[in-house]
Amino acid sequence: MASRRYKRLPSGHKEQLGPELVVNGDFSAWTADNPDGWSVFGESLPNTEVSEVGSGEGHGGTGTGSCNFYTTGVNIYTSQDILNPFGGTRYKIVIKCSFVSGGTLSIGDDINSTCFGIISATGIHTLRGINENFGNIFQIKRTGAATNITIDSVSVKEIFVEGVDEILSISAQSGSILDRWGNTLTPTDMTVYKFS
Ligand SMILES: [Ca+2]
Ligand SMILES: [Ca+2]
Repeated sequence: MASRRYKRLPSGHKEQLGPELVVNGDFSAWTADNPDGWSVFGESLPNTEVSEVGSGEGHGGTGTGSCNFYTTGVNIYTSQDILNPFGGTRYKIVIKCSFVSGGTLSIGDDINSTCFGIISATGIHTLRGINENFGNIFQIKRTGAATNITIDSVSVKEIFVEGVDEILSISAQSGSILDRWGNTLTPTDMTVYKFS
């Protein structure tokens, strides 16, 4: 993102988000062992499946309300058609992962399956990225090897205004420097923001 230009925003400015885009993002609703609202591709039972388990459980778990991705290596993914179909939109993704026993999940669109990031550990993962696809598919996909990962919830929201996590200010610096084109920059020209 280093090449992008951002408007200066005041300190403490909060990221502004659109509404939740994911249907059944908490995986509370299931039909025939597939999560409602999601398309499931690549199931080949018993060694490759998306199935309902409990939080913290892996494949074969008997609980409810979480989504387990299990494969011996064959491609498998779930998707929802929720992204801007023309691409180029910035999204904030929050995924709670409660179980990992090998493998990774890629979070992206169907052209760049990792444009939002990769999940390979438990915890709450906050990802930000821009969809690249000329299409609207958001997908969660196993990325390669044998995988056994459980997700408790997924949130996808469009970012309308960028947030500022931290201001990397050099305004206390005295004097000036020249940029690469020879223009004189004063410290007030050079307040640098670190964006999340
Ligand atoms: Ca299933
Ligand atoms: Ca859940």
